[in-house]
Amino acid sequence: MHDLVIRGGQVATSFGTVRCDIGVAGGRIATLAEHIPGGENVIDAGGLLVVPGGVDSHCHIEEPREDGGVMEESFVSASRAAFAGGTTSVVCFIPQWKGQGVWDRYQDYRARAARGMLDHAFHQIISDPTDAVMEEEVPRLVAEGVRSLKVFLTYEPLHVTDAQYIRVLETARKLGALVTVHCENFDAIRWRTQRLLEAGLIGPRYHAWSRPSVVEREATHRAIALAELVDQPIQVFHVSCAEAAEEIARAQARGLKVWGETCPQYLTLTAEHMGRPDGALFMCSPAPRGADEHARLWEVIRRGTLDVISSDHCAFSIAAKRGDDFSTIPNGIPGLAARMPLVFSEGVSKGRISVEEFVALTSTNAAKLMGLYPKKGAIQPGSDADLVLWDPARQVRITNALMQHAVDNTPFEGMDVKGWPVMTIRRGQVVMRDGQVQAEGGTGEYLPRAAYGMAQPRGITPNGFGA
Ligand code: DUC
Ligand code: ZN
Ligand code: ZN
Repeated sequence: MHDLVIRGGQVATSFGTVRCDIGVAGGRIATLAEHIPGGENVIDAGGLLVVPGGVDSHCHIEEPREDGGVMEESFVSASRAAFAGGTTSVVCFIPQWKGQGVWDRYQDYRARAARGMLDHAFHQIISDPTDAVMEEEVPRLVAEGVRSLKVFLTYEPLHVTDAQYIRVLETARKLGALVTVHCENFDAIRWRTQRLLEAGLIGPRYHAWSRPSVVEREATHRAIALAELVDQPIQVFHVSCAEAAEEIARAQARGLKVWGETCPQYLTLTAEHMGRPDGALFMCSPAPRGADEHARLWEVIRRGTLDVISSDHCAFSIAAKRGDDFSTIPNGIPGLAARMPLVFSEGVSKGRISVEEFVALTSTNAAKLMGLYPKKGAIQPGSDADLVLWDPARQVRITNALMQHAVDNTPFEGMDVKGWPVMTIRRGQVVMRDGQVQAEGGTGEYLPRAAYGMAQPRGITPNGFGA
């Protein structure tokens, strides 16, 4: 009856941990029981945790660029990195460039993603919300299962004005899609960057100076206020500091549908790293803050204000990061493979969170917020058999080679972690065993998303107008 039985593990979900066997049939979990006899294939998970495959809901993979190039990380290399680190599903980004539409980009991106091994869903970036895009193309995309729109409140050439952001919120509300937001103030960063460059402060360390926490807090406040005005659920991406998280906490306390995500880089890296000779390799946006921010972020994670930890994987090689001027060095770091080990080690091994919270933060909550649950992010009958056998005692020093991504660097090089994925199973198939990735290109499945409750508006607007 079962193609695969995983025997004797401590099975951890977001709501509890129990020693039981898992029976898999046709790529899905069929049975959970104290003892499951037989099975065509049997894997001994004695002494190990069994957790749901990671869901990384913020990954930049093989995005075509406006200049005709494409990101260095392909869906095939990203799949290897993801499996090496215990992640089995990703949500990644279809780009839109100003003056262009989105439908053709979607078709191109579907074809790219289909070449990889990871199960994948998409966010649609909106940088130019014209009538044609918002009234004709975006509804077609939502019908195809693209249930989240992403806006950048900063970043040339992608950033949108407040008026454009409101337009995106309004369309998403009508269509039942989530909006995800990069919250930093474009004009404030541009002004400070100009002044820093005029003062001759140009190296990577000044990236952090160009965008201090206040520009993130301001944009977070504004993103939430405008979402409240329109009555549209949003997720604030990559929260780097407690002062921005406090804006989210205040909104949540008032009952707004606002969620917050952070990333391992904001829990492990600091602005000091950008002062090193290889400082460009630590440049991402928002910028990593002071070391004291880590404890504050763990506190808002523990309180539930931030409930998803994704990677914001955005890989550049050392050559691509070369340059003296922080304003021209590309932002982004690779983190797909390191994400779950870092969260486990910094969180569970150091006693900051429970195993159940680890599962929620790295898999279940993202699956719920993205409309993928319980197909993904769960260990229960009917769910896809995406499972990770996790050795909580394994001590590993992170190296670039272990990350298995396409680029020649990781900002986490040399960090020691306790807790490591020893086997990754995607839809019942072993795709990583002891670091060896074994999966055929073209086996990743597209995950279309249907309408779901978390993305629905509350039906409450100021004065009741338009509710
Ligand atoms: N920040 C982003 O917002 N996107 C990609 C890379 C980065 O650092
Ligand atoms: Zn961003
Ligand atoms: Zn990003």
